[in-house]
Amino acid sequence: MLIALTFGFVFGIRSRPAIQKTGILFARIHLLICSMIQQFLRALFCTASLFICTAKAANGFDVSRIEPSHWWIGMKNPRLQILFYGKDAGNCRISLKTGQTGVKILASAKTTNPDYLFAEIEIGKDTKPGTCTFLLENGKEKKEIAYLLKARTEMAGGAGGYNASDVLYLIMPDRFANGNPSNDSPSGYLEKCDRNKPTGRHGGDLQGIENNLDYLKNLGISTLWLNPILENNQPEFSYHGYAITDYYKVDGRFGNLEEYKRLIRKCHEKGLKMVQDMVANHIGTEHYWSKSLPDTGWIHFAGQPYTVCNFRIETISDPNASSADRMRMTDGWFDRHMADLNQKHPLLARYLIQNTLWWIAETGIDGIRMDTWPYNDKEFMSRWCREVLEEFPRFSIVGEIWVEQPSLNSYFIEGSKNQDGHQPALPSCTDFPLYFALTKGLQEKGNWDSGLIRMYQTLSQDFLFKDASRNLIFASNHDLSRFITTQGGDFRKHKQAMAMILTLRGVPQLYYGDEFALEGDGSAHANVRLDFKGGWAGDQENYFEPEKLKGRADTAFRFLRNLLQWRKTSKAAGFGNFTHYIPEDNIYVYFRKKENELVMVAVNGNSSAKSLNLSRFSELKDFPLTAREIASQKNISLPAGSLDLEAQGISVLEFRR
Ligand SMILES: [Ca+2]
Ligand SMILES: [Ca+2]
Repeated sequence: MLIALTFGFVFGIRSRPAIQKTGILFARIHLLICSMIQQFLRALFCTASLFICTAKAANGFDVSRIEPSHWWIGMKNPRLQILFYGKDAGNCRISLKTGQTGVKILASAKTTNPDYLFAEIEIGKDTKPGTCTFLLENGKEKKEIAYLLKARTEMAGGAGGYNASDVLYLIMPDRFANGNPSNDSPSGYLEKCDRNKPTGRHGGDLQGIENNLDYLKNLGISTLWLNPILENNQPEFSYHGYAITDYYKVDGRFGNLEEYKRLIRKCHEKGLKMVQDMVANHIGTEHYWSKSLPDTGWIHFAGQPYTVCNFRIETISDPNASSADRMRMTDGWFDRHMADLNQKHPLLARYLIQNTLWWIAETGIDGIRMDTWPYNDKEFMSRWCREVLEEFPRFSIVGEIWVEQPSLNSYFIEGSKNQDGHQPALPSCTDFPLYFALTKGLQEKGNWDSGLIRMYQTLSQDFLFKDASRNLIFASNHDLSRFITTQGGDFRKHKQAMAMILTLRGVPQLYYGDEFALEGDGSAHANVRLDFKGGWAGDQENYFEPEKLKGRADTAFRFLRNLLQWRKTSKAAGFGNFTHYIPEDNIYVYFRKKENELVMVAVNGNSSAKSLNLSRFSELKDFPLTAREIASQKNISLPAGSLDLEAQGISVLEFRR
């Protein structure tokens, strides 16, 4: 039609001089001819259109992805949204083949992209486990698609959550151990293994972690947290895992789904738990959604110039923030290769929630560490938490919130009464304020407002949290400098930090290498993401054999293992009531008390030895003045009413009655 009209218009313009020269009759004849040509072109175009339609139909349609791939009967939410993706899949009608009981298709949704079809189904209580069959048809072609519905009893075990008696150990899977060199550079992946490149892939994998579970058990940690193991098929920087390109696939360089499930099963057999790192805020730009956007508004700033996030978390809770700043925080891209998802899109929101439920049900993970929490849509994240915890009430969730003030953390935490009406549902957060207090507190000389008073002041704000003992506490992670490096390489301060992390309120989290007091300046990430020595065949040293360690690495390992193994025997260290005293002379003292157990920790922030007068501490009155000194594993008596502290030393004492 458009072509025909355009041709007619062009013809008309050209014929005007002819009208003037030859008179009206000729003009009429000309117009008649024009009209005939227009009709001919119109007919030709319609025929062509019909031909194109016929050709399209003859080509049929494809369904190359179905997400989620399968589901479970007996979920508390009986509804399920299924995404069908493939050429012209969105032009199909979907129905159920007759004879299926309990399953209903409630609705189907098409989007602006004809390659997507979303179906909303209901799985009734009377549905039997097995396969149901969907029928997709577009008038010319039909396809039957089998869809598996498993019994809830077929879910992997686990999903039991962790608590303050646990200790998390963060592993960067690409950098821990290469258990299977044959998966280092599989076909179909844009980035190949190159161990000489600090920001490249090094070949570490799930098999490498599985091979070393006994090492971890012997160290004394209880829970693994792995940086994301989902596919990151990006051309570079794919090793860290935070640019996911397939929400339903383990990265082939780490292994496959079966290997991941086996790793989790083996963890559970050994009494270890597994925390999965997830990212709802953004996807890698090589994700298939980037190439074929499921709908308008699926990704923020899609097709527009790169708009980077302002990284100002405070704009979310700031009552005075401009909406422009807040929008830039939630909608801007985290990085050029990380496209920001619009979780206000209802189909995307359901997709992300179901994806989480799928991983829990399929693998039996015990918890999730959710990346870049405040960068997500906060209302969506509250819904995400509620729906996940409704299906798996014992499951643990910790959100990464990188802020210096406890108030900015608590805004996002369940139970907080926010003046703007936002009702958060996140159970726990990464305790960055405590991390900053620890780092600065040990860097500085003690004074009215510097040194270990920072610890006291930060922990005094625990009133902001419904349960601060759920906070994840740490001295380092994959994004930070190694703790000892923040302290100018002072090994005494490293030991102070490790002992505090394992005895303060909260869930302790260690980072691989903490056990050797590794150094590394985090201003370049690669410095703190080094390969674990011994994880690769041919490595000169093997730190997986701690009995062969030498020097500081050996001392650090034995110091930490000793604390970790003791912590397993102590109820007070994890669950004890926490009481602390205002630091005097830059000595910070706190207690954990649970029933017949009392743990006393005294931290000397001075570069000289000190004698601590114990008369202030009423907690000691109910306990015998003989204590177990955890570091030396010796019993000590305190009849003189004082405790000797080494320069920059820490004493962890356990009293039992
Ligand atoms: Ca490998
Ligand atoms: Ca965002």
